[in-house]
Amino acid sequence: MAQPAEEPLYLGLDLSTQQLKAILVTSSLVIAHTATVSFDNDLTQYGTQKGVLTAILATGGQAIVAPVVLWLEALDLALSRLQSSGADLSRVRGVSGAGMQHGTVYWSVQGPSILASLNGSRPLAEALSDAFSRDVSPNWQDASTQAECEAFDRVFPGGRDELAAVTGSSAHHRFSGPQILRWRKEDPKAYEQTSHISLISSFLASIFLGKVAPIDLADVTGMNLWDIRAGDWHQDLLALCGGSPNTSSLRQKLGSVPTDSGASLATISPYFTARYGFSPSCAILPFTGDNPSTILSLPLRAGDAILSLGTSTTFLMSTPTYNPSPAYHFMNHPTTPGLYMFMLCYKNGALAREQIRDRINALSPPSSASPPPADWTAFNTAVTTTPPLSAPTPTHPATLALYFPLPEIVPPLHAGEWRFSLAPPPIRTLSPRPAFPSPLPDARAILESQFLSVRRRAAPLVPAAARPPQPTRLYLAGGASVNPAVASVAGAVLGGAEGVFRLARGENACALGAAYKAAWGGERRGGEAFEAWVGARWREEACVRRVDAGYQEGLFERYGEVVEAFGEMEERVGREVQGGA
Ligand code: XUL
Repeated sequence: MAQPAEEPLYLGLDLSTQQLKAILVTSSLVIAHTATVSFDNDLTQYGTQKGVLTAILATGGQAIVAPVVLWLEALDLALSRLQSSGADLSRVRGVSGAGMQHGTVYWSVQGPSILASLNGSRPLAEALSDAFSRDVSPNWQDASTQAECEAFDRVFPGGRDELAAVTGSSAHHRFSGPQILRWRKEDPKAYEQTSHISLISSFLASIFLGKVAPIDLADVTGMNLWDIRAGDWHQDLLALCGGSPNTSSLRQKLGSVPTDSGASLATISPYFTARYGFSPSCAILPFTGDNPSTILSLPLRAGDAILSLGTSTTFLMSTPTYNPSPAYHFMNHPTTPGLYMFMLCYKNGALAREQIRDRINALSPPSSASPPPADWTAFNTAVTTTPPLSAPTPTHPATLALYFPLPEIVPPLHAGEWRFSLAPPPIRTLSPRPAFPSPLPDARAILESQFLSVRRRAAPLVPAAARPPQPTRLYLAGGASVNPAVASVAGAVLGGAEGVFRLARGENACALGAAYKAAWGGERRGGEAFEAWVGARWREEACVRRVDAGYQEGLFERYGEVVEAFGEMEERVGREVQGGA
């Protein structure tokens, strides 16, 4: 749709594992320009694989990290690409963004003055080369902090349950508190010479501001350091992380957290006016985590859910109820006081599905006519021709399985594949079973497995008013959301009283959420809530498509009958196969 030339633009950025994405939207929330930088393909000199590097630790272990300077180079490249696509950056009135949650960036003592002196004469990567006390940022896939997580889980008499009640989550390898603690122990000198610690989101905001930006209210709840109910850093957790009951130095490094995430932090740094022609009055709003930003890509109502099917699988809901548990995460809502974000995060998303797809594609003899490796046709046919739970009728034994090519977050299990047979009612005993004679039934089983895990854990949160309890609407985002077989099994297992919907720009949901937040911050009147402001401008027919009926009477209940056995299987695998998880 043609837009009047003078209509303001708002910029949203998404700094994710493998790419940096930039999106410009108009005040009416129409996408005007997009640009993407792929770390592996566009910035090959850093040698990243899928956006990360593996570092060998002094202890001999491994850590998963990303070079900070790579992101700086990516930012310059993304902005030049926006310009080359014809974007007039002088029309940008506000900027916001999102970064992978939990990751931390460490500023050197001279970092803030280097930031303040940026004038556009040299590219960011060069000008900021001495601004950091650590070259890399730990990635969310890292699992090098087992000892530190155990220390966090021991801080309160009530252990991990109490840590979850205080901070919204029990200790997790990727969470910032355990990561900061591990690095402080590994390199105490560099830690001492750190003036500020940013999250990836506030790091990116800092570049735009030309000064260290505060950590965002939603993103701070991915650290295991923030007391959600008190709305402040937790003294005992800071003492553990900083290694001293005197927490003033760590408090100073982390800074304070503003409560209005729609309020401008300040205007843009002269670097961007000089180099890209941004207006000096362009406002910089708080940047948040990638998952909180994703829920801002639509006016999500309490009770609706987003299932994001990317590298990781995440299940997100906005809810007024704070009901924490070590089994999942509660976070502050990125814009709306009184709401929380409920989240489940799995490492084994796309990779696990692709492994089954490849096994199925390998069944066809190689020939020039054979499907290319990334073809989902055979996988999808296998999904639709396999009966639910691989049982021809409910009186046959059902198969439940777990497929974890990577160690998993929920449940916390090592890599492996397990299949169990569940005897039909009334017996219902669970016994290990061998692999299927062919990989074809695995196609449906892996989707059922991923979604049953979500259903089991989201049960306390889905609206009970919907009978039976299920999300009101299930929105799909991420790469696999375009696959109709995936949408159909998601609807069958998870329901959706009003159906399953695909976000038309699902692959851009996170960057769009950031751009919408910038627009809301710039144009809201008084205390206008984000949901109401976006709801008034968002055109549902253009933004989402109903792709599946969702709740199907009979089938939804059939999956419901095996949820308990699914949990028992997870626990048995933890106990018997791995000696406790
Ligand atoms: C969430 C998580 C990932 C990252 C990267 O807890 O670790 O989803 O945010 O996307």
